[in-house]
Amino acid sequence: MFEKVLIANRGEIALRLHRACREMGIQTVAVHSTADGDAMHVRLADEAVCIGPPAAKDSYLNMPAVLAAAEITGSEGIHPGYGFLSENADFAHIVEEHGYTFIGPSEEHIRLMGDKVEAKRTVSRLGIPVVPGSDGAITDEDEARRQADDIGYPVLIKAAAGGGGRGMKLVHSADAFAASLAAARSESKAAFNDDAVYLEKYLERPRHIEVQVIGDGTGKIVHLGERDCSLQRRHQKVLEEAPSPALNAEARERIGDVVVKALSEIKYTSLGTVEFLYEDGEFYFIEMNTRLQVEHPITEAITGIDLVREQIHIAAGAPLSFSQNNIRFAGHAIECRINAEDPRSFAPSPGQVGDFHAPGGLGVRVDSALYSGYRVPPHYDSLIAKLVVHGYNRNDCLMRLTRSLEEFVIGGITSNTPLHAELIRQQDFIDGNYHIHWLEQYLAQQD
Ligand code: MV4
Repeated sequence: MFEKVLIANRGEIALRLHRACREMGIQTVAVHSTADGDAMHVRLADEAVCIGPPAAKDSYLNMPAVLAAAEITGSEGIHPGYGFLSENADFAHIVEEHGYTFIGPSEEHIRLMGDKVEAKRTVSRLGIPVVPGSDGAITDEDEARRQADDIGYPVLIKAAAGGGGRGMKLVHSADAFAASLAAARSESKAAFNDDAVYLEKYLERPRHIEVQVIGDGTGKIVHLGERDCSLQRRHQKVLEEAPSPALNAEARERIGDVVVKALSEIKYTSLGTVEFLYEDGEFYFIEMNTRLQVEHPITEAITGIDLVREQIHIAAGAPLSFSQNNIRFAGHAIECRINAEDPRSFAPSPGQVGDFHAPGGLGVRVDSALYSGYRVPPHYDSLIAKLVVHGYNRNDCLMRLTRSLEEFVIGGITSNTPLHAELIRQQDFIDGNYHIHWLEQYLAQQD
């Protein structure tokens, strides 16, 4: 096992990683920008190294600075958390080349899944259902128009280097195809320096359902059920739940088995999430995330498995310590992403925290690096806390979530807790009757 791990992240996830290391007897090294000197993860870590100025590109994304911090502290492993360098295959390569262990998937798997065309081709070959669309990237415009006609409008043009919703163009008819293709190509070139695009049938009102997996690199893979992440605005998830209210046991087992079989063939290592759109009882692969995700605690709640601990064990060379038939799914969990932002305009609201009181009690977990007096810096993501509530069933979970939101006090700054309290009162939400556009439609109606 590692003696010392460097945590290449900040905020609540840096704290989450520190906690797992601590419980495993691993020393921690925090790295931080000059804006984060008084951050909770810096205070708690055994050692801390300042790696640069506030802008992420000069600190948390600065690979030489992170490696230098690993060098001077004698760290053995580097955990990238989510965001920042977590899905950068070149970073994973450089970390390993310098003799450290990247706590995550192999460089090759990160690279493969980062190329959306190659990822789709690969998983399709391995038996995972994909959205009907062009056979790989588009080469010729006339050929592409014929493919769009075959797929049937509306079609969605996606960037091969994109993901997370960046570089997509919706086309409603053949008339608009040429202009949309040109626009998609030039936007993709500008954003990713790559103009490769591909086509898919546009699904109108799907849910976003993702399957959590963990593998140890020997071909042993276990799935940990799904999360429903359909409640989102502008590709930012707002609230996630596990299990999905849209799936029955048969659908869950079917997609889990398909994913496990596919990833076993490529001997996937570490944590991963396979993302699907789900419409009319069918799953359609869209992307795979090769990282620990923000919403991993809801899976931890319903399985009782510490995902970060298992991920670190595997990175240290241990085989998976459990099998699929050891996994017992229990109850229902919901995560609310608490952001320092206006609950209506969504404008960020950094500043100094006044009173701070986090809810607690049975089935309530708050992952947050906030404390009273802490200044939320303006330079980073606005996520300041994750409220994760677990109950025997979805209704108990909602009751517990309602009371937990009532207890939460975050003074001094504006947060979106009132929006969460409002959303979970809506009949569609109570009924589990929502899709990826539901929240944006709801907010538009309120104006
Ligand atoms: C789609 C789609 C509809 N049809 N693909 C957006 C992010 C990227 N990961 C894939 N995305 C979508 N792909 C087809 N063929 C709708 C979306 C989409 C979406 C997907 C998941 C979660 C939120 C979303 C919000 C808008 C659009």
